[in-house]
Amino acid sequence: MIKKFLNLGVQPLANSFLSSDSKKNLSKEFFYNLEVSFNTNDYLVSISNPVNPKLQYTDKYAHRASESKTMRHEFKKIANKLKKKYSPNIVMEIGSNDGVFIKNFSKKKILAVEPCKNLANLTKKKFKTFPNFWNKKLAIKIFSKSKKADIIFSANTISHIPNLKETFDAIEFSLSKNGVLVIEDPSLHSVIKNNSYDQFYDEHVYVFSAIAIANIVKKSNLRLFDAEKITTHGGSMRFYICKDSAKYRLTKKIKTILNSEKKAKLDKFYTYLKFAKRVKKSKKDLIKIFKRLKSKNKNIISYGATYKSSTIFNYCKIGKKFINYITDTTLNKQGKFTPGQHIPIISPDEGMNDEVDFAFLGAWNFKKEILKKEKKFIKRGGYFITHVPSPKIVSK
Ligand code: JHZ
Repeated sequence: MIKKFLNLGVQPLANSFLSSDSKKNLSKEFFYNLEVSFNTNDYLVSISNPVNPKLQYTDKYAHRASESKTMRHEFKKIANKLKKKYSPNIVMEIGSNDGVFIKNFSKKKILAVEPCKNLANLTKKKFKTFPNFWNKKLAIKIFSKSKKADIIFSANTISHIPNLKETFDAIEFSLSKNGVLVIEDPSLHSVIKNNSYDQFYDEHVYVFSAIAIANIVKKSNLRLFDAEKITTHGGSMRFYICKDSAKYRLTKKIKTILNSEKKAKLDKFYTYLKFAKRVKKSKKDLIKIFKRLKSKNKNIISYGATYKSSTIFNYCKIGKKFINYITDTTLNKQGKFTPGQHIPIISPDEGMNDEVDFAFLGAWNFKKEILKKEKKFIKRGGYFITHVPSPKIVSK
């Protein structure tokens, strides 16, 4: 049975940055109701009404995975680890973005799948890129006549695809006999622990637990045999999945992870009802902080025009009244306006000036990297605000 537990209100597409805040432009904004549900059969947490992917993954896709030093480093590290462990001949990535992961492999071995045309155009000059959505039809097109993939990698993409059955069926078809599917996505356990409800937005159709992944992949004759907790995106999980008949045994690590999720009651509906209560409190407390600072005429900005912060600002109705602007290093976000609240986005060089008193950590998942970078701001008395795990002002 599918049971709703969280209502994050009317939301725009988190990726739909606006090129102007003119009335005409704003009237075209797309909104939907963001509700989150729990499936009591397979324990999968998902948003209740997924948006049509064709509206989301367009030729204007803004996110560049290589924008952060942390991510560049992490993708290189995992690429090297997979090379060493599996010596793959063919490596495919689903959702290759700007190529930050797959470029670490030899050009001859690479197959990239990326439906956002602007991103696919970026990488197709460097290696074989299919500008398509991942599905059975594409899998057949790529693999019916050529060697199957020894590694299929997908970071922050499988959780974005509404039709999981077709996705995993297509992967099962595409893997070599002992091929390994490695997927990374934000971890449900971390979301529950951190109260990071901002991991729910239109693109995150699912936030996975290991328990749910084990159940879902079984339906496509696949097997979850290993996993590891990783720190990226505020707490993610890397899952290792193979064909039913492949040689890999269940590792100790995956057993421990499954047990810890059961201990945290991720398979019980009441866990999510309690989480929803904490989310409501988090909203109230965050608004309180913004109101208090504004009543003292403080200058507040936000740091990182993340998709996650779109959920926060639209759910808490934190807009231009509270936040002067958002800084972001991504060139194609600068000069634009955030979806829903229409907060202007500018470059950090321009935005991190002496007038700023407080900066909300929209990119809280890069807190360490940002605090290191913004020593000057902190030294002159600037403070960061975060909502994770609960709303507060931080300086280190
Ligand atoms: P970041 C995206 O979500 C979208 P977002 C996507 N749906 C997904 O699943 C996750 O990633 C994984 C900027 N920044 O990575 C760069 C600075 O300005 O947390 C980015 O725009 N200065 C695919 O958007 C943003 O912040 C900095 O110093 O929630 C970070 O976005 C740093 C470190 C980042 O993902």
